[in-house]
Amino acid sequence: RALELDLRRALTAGEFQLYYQPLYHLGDDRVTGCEALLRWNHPDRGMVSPADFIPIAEEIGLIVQLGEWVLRQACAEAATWPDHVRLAVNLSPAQFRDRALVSTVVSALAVSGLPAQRLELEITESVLLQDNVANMSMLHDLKALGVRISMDDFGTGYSSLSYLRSFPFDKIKIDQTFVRDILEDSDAMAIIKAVLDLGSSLGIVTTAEGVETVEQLNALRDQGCAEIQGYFISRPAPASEIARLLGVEA
Ligand code: G
Ligand code: G
Ligand code: MN
Ligand code: NA
Repeated sequence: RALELDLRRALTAGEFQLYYQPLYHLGDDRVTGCEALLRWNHPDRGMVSPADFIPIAEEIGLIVQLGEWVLRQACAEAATWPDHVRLAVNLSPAQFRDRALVSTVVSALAVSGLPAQRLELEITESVLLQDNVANMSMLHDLKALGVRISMDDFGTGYSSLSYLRSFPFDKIKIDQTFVRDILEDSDAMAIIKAVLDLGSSLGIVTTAEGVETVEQLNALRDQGCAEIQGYFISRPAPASEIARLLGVEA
């Protein structure tokens, strides 16, 4: 496949770039984090979505190298942000097959100077689905560094609830499919309420993803949701634009 060959040289060719999407704290009324979202600026095809190339990177064994680049680049860029702004980075299940994942994180933090407490690693339940002791032990090792662990796309998997028992997550990110229908569908609203309750009972921060309108924001605020993310606050944007939004001097 053409994309596969291109992908192999894209890293050395410098075709990858990180965009960042703000996480907005409703109580504090300010941005308290940004999620790194990988972009591939392909010379002929233009911007290729990670949804299209990450599965290929996993297949051809490039995900570990690519994931390491993401971690190092994101930590370096986030180290220039104000202290109260955290960095969130997505980890693919395939990255957990790399025994060096924990030392890669340690090194990315050390080189960038970003404190561990400012890093949040987002995983989906497929990391736990592989249900192996090694993954679980790596998650505990990462948490022991002081890094936070978030469960991404919460509610879309088969047994999100049982995973909350298997690991002490710091954050639940409610999948955008629930938020999308919150005003039209009373069931979606009921589920969101239940997840917010669940989070507060377990002492886990709950973030609502995919907030696109002020009406959705207000509904979530009324339900006591602490943090939101979505196009209404900001679309994912290049590092320079995010730095400006955070008031970082150029
Ligand atoms: O904007 P969006 O198209 O960024 O992202 C599409 C999907 O790709 C999402 O599921 C997102 O979590 C994932 N993704 C984005 N950036 C990264 C990354 O750096 N690493 C991994 N593993 N997944 C990512
Ligand atoms: O899987 P993960 O939650 O990491 O992926 C986030 C994905 O959601 C990215 O593709 C990102 O671009 C997209 N996204 C972020 N905010 C919104 C939003 O408000 N609406 C929609 N439709 N997508 C969003
Ligand atoms: Mn995510
Ligand atoms: Na998500």
